[in-house]
Amino acid sequence: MNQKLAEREQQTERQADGRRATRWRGAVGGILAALAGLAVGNVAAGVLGTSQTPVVAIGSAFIDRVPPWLKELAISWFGTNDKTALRVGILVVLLALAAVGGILAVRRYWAGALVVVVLGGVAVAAAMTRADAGQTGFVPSAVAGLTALGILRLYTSRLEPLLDFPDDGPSRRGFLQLSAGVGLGAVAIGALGKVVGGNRTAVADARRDLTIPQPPSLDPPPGAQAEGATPWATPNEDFYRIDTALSVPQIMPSDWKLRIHGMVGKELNLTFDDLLKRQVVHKWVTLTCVSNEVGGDLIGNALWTGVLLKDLLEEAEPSKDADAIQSMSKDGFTAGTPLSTLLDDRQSMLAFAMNGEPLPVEHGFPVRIVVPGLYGYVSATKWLVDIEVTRFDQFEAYWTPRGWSALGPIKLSSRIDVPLGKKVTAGPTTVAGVAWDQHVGVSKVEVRVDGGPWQQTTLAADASTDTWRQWHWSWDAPRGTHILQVRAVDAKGTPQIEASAPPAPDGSTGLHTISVKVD
Ligand SMILES: Nc1nc2c(c(=O)[nH]1)N[C@H]1C(S)=C(S)[C@@H](COP(=O)(O)O)O[C@H]1N2
Ligand SMILES: [Mo]
Repeated sequence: MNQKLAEREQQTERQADGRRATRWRGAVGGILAALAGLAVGNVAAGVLGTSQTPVVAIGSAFIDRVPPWLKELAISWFGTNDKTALRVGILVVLLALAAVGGILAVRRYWAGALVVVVLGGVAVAAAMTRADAGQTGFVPSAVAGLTALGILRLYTSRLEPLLDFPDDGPSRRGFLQLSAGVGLGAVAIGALGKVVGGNRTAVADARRDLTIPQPPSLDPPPGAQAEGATPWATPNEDFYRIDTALSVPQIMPSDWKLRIHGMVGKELNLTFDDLLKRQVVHKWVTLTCVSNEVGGDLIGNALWTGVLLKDLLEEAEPSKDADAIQSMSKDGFTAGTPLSTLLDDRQSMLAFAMNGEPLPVEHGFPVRIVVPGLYGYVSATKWLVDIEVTRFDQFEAYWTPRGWSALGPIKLSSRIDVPLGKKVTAGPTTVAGVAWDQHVGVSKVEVRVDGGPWQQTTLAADASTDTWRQWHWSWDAPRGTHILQVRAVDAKGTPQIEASAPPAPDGSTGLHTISVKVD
């Protein structure tokens, strides 16, 4: 009697173990089904020539919907790696949900299938709401969902018997064979997807082969580089990158077209060759992001080459009633820029080169806008394809309904770069950095130590009002830990705002303050 009971107990225990093991197998099946679906989706995207792989579709929709504070947080946590972090995050969440779907599908296929349908549906809906997704942008996500559904069905038929007969050899082997097949298949298809996505290499090749008008010199303007300070020109590969493009738009220069239309007397249609045939200008401009925190590095200085927007717009004959342009990129990002900043003498341009090279693809290849004096979000549209001459009361650009000011003139600010993070020994020490107030100019920079009196620094030459101005100061550093602060005065005599404010809605203010340990 007792023995029988023990045997029964053992059997139920074995069955419970078997169920648990089977659920684990279900989770593996769900993950592999999702990976295979994503791989097939990527191939579909490559074949169709759309950027909308399932992960990109979800990620882009996510970026368009995040509140400003979350964007700030992402930038402060991950810096310019925020996009990689987002991709990884989406993948982890997708696979975790797929594992849940796989577990559910072991017992009830429809329950697991429902999870897949919802995930696929979210990706399809995301792709359909993206401006750059085009007619076929939803297809990769749909194909990915269907693939995952099919594979999940196969798993259910292999795993269901194992729930009641955990030791059933053929079913267990069936599971292993299926998993090996799906896993290898996903890897092979993933590799195929890389080959089919060859669009990227075509654009990279076209960029490399372009010949563009060269600036007379890439050297800093005479005297503009302060002794010991940050490099005057920010190398392209170090230039900060900020945009909403999870997958960087790929535009062949031969396919590029720009339409200037709206409230104009004469609509203009331009090709890349048309641009190159025009009068070209080279100009140093310091670009700044509104998300830059005090002391932050979302700022860079480059020698831009392009065509003056003033020339193009005057040719298009803007209406007297127009006060803005809405510029649009290939992927649907828009910026609203006051017409006055494009028609005055500041040399706002359609830029196609940066520091003597065609624009790097992440910086807007083949053509972007550069407007001295305005934050990037209201002016510096990359992958530019359309300019509408209009009025501010007729439209809202991308960031406006998301809590950022419609107008974005850059605020006067200053930064200490040296001796940040360096070993400092007591005695004469160079303190140096940059200050900027684009299109106004900087007339004075002062530093102070431990809240003491403000000390005048030496300014480097003023290359133009549209770039940062470098400064340096010689400090007789005493041993101990010290607080350094910097402040600037603009060319009109207005001092920098000392009260701290966050980037949203129209740019941060406050004094850059660093701590230096002197040995
Ligand atoms: N197409 C497109 N252009 C864009 C953006 C964008 O999200 N999409 N972001 C703008 C912002 S907020 C800034 S600060 C600048 C940054 O330009 P960079 O990445 O070349 O430094 O690009 C602007 N142009
Ligand atoms: Mo920005």
